[in-house]
Amino acid sequence: MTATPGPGAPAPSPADRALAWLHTARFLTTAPKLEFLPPHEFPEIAFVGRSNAGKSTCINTLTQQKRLAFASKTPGRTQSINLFTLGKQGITDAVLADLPGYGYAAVPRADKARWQQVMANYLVSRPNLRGIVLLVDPRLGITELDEALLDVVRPRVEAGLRFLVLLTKADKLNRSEAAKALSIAKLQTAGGDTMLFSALKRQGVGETAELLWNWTHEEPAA
Ligand SMILES: Nc1nc2c(ncn2[C@@H]2O[C@H](COP(=O)(O)OP(=O)(O)OP(=O)(O)O)[C@@H](O)[C@H]2O)c(=O)[nH]1
Ligand SMILES: [Mg+2]
Repeated sequence: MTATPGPGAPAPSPADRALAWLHTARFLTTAPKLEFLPPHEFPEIAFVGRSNAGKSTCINTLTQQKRLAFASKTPGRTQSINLFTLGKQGITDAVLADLPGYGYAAVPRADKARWQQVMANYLVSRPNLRGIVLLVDPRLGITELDEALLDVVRPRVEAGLRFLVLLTKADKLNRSEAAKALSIAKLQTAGGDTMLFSALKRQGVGETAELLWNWTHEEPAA
């Protein structure tokens, strides 16, 4: 940690404040099933998306911790729901949830169906769920499985749940491909918050951090 800035020091930008907050992330628990997830009183933000979309890497980038969430070249790496607490001075004020990806072809059909169900149950019934970050590889675009997820969460989004689509691995696209991917995704998500994100180039990191801070620190909508 850096020293407390003196009276003459400029105030940190909102993005810096949010990143410092995210850096406090600590592993809380891992749960293979929904019923093992501990209840808590803090706003929770879930990272969801296809297997290999970059969820765990995104969490590691946002928290500026290399191995907090388990990222890997092997799709299907995250197989349980992993929770991380956030909060300055050890006082928890939010929780991040890294969810297993869906759509990995090599997973047996029965396991796939089971996870789809766990995901859907989590998204529909998790108390304190404040926001969802949907990670999409723009080279695949928003797939049928992502659409199914959008359908599941739509009623909660209409009721005030926050929602952000991150188009990951943006470093793999050139400028015009990126612009095109962004406008298509915006159309498909009906104008919801959609951003390009690259862990490699640190694109969209500060903006995403700020959004997550705002989601968890603003007054809940009446
Ligand atoms: N070039 C590039 N590669 C990335 C980026 N983000 C993630 N990756 C790579 O994509 C692969 C999958 O990343 P993960 O973060 O493990 O993906 P995940 O969505 O957590 O995957 P599951 O846990 O299997 O659902 C890894 O090889 C990462 O290094 C990025 O911004 N740019
Ligand atoms: Mg993962």
